[in-house]
Amino acid sequence: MENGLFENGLPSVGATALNYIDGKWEGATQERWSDRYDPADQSVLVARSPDSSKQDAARAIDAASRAADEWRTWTAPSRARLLFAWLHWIDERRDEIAELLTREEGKILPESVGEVKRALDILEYTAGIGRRLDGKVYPSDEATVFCYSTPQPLGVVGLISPWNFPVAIPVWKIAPALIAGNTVVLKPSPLTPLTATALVRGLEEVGCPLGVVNLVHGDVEPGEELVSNESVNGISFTGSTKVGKAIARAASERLLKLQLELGGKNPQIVLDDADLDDAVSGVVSGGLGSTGQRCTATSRALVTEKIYDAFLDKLVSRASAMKVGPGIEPGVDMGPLVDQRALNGVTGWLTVGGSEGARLRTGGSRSETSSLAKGLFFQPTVVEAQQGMQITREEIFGPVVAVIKVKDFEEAIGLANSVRYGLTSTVFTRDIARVFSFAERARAGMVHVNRPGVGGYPHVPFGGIKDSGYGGREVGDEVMSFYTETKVVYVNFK
Ligand code: UN1
Repeated sequence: MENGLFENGLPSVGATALNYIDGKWEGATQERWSDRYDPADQSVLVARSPDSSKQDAARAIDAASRAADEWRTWTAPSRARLLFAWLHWIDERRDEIAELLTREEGKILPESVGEVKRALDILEYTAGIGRRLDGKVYPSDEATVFCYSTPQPLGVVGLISPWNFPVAIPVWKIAPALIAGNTVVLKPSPLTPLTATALVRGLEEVGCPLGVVNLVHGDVEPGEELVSNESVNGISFTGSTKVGKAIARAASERLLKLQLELGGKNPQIVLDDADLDDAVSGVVSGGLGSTGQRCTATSRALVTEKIYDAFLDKLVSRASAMKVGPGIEPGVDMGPLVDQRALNGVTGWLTVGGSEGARLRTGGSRSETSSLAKGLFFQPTVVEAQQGMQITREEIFGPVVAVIKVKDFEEAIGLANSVRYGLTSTVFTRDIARVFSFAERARAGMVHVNRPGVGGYPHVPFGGIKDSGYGGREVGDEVMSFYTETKVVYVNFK
């Protein structure tokens, strides 16, 4: 029962997404559905998806468990061939997938194109691990004993992915899970069901064996089932710190292996000697790109007093000149917020900021010109604040940058590190000593120097410390430590 979902190859805007369990496309058993409206025009239904129950998730987990024994017998290079086929499948449809992403999530088309490219690069790197998934030989303590280690799959992994990178993040979780020999239940955000459906359709079309990858749409219920069901051996989750901590509490009951990629309140320090235009561009792309809706968003600029006014003037003029509009239209710099809840959240934080004494320099409210009134558009916003105010400590997840005046490098680094998050930290300076001092002292998983504090290479680990991450890095050469377990073997050949 595919209901014409793939009539044109990929799901089209307005389609009803389905679950994919044990190789069959189907609705939720209780026939509950969730509706997703276009963030750029709330009168348009872009997707409907199953609002699955715990039972639906449990059936998907059973299917993944049944498929696990056979799948782990595939050699790693043969699993890699499946991933390369998936890569080609996505590559052939990259423009259509990017367009679907923009219509469903809202980000501007060039950002969607970039995201699909990033997914392909990560897939290329990860598929290549199929020929490098090696263990280790250890020196022996006994003349006739051979001792080695070999990476083993966990079994069934539950992958819970967010709406803000609905192509790249499912790919960067599914690919290493499969290359390691795990079977998968993917639960994407209910805000982006169609992109997830397209990706899983690709795996089906390139011959992924039944039950190896299952897709369950929905919200809290299927997520809870993934965490509590004894047949799931690992969870990789990207989302808020609050939900991540709830998952960690529940998972600790049964010592479930976890990888959590959570929030951020990422600083960019700008020192006296920085190239000011580059530093402003860093905040514009890091803080306002993707409408500020990324865990890595640069939401604080810590700027030394000597250049503070010049920096602020440039930032305000760049931000206020940005063209806000539907992501699908050419020439637009920033798309809408993802949903009404996000819009309420951003508005609420700005009210809090105002009551704390933060000074609004540009933006600050919804864009409601007649052509934008139907969408969830918000103006690019810059506020002057003091470190310590709530808006400089809590994640806003919208296009809001707080600019904070600092005396010098020492004060900047102290304030940069003063929040509970530790995802990315950035500095703009030409002073080589400060570059390395910053790289050493920044309490963050990812440090950027003289470049925006977002993004990352496909072969480099991605993730944070403190409240930003838990349980090992995603992407790059460290990702396999989550998706595999080390087994050591002692062979006596006397
Ligand atoms: C990026 O910095 O380009 O959820 C990606 C997030 C991150 C991905 C950010 N996991 O925003």
